[in-house]
Amino acid sequence: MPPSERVFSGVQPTGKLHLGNYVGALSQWAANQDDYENVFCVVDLHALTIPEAIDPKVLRAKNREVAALYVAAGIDPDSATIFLQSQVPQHAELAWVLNCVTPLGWLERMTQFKAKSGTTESIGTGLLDYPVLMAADILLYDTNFVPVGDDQRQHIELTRDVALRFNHMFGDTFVIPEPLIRSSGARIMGFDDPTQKMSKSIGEQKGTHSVGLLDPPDTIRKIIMRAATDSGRDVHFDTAAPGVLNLLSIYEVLTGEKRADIEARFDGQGYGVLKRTVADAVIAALEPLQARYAELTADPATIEEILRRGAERAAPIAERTMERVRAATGLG
Ligand code: AQP
Repeated sequence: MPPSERVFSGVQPTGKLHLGNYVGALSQWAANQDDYENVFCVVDLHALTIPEAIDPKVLRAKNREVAALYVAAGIDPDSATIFLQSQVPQHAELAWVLNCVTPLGWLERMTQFKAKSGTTESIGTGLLDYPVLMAADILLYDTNFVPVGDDQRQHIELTRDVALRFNHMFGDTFVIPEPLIRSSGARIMGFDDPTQKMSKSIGEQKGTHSVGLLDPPDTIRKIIMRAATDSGRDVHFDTAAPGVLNLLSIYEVLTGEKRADIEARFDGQGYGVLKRTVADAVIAALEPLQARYAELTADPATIEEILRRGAERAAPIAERTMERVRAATGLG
C-alpha cells in the first residue's frame, strides 16, 4: 500500500548549502522517504525576502543547484515531488489569504525575523511575512509532517497556530502539521563560532564557518581542523565545550555510533584526533553525494525535467486545497 501520510519541506536557494542543511534536513528527508509521500520544494519566493542579495542569474542557477542537491542527497525524484515554489502560484495566493488571518504580533515575535532584521539596512515586508508564506507552503499539501532543523521549530508552531485559527474562523480546512526534528544534530553550529547556528549567509562571508556540501575534501579537512574547541580534553556529550559537542554530534549523526562508544573512542585522545576523525566522516558522507551531483548536472536537461514533472504533480494538490479555501472564505 502507498504511504498515506505526507511530508513537506524545503530549502531556500540562497548562499552555500552546508553540513547543517544536510544533517538537519536533507539526510532526514532521504532516510525517511519510504515511510511517507514526499513533497520537497525549492522555496525561491522566500529567497526574495532579502532583495539586496538577489542576482537573477545566480538565483536561477541556485534553484537548479538546490534541486540537484536534493536528488544527490538520495531523494528519489521518481517517487518524490521536487519542484520550484514559484512555479505553483497557489503558494502566493494562499499566503495572501493567511496574511489576513495572522495577527501582526505573532510575526513580530519570530526570533528569525528579529535576528535577520537586525542585519539588513531596510526591512522589507516580505521578511516579516516569511513565516506566513512558509505556512502556506506547508498547508497547501495537507502536510502531516515537516522534517526540519531545530531553528524552524518556531515557524512550524506558527503554521499550526495559523491553521487552527483559520479552521476556527472558516471551518475545518487545513490538516494541522507536526514538526519532525531529529533528537541529535538538529542544530549544527558554526565551526568558527559554536554559539552561532551554521547558516548559509554567514558561510558565504566567512570561509571558516561551514562546510559546503560541494566543498572538496581538502577544504573540508582544513575547515574542520580549524574548528573552535577549547583548551581542555573533555569529550563527553553532557559536559564538553560547545565546539567539541558540535563535532561529537556531527560524528554521531553521520556514523550512527552510540554515544558511549564515541566517548570511549575519543577519551584522552586530544582534539586533534577528534577533528581528524570527524573530517574523515564528513568527507566519507559527502563523497557519494558529490559524485551523484556531478553525474546529475552533467546534463542540465535532467534537472529541468525533474522540476517540470514536480510542478505538474504539485499543482493539482495545491489547487484542490485552494478550492477548499476559496469555498470556505467566499472568494471567487
Ligand atoms: N545549522 C543547522 N543545523 C541543522 N539544520 C539546519 N537547517 C538550517 N541550518 C541548520 C535546516 O535546513 C533547512 C533549510 O534551511 P534554510 O533554507 O533556512 O537554511 P539556513 O542555513 O537556515 O539559511 P540561513 O542562513 O539562516 O538563511 P539564508 O539562506 O537567508 O542565509 C531547514 O530545515 C533548516 O531547519
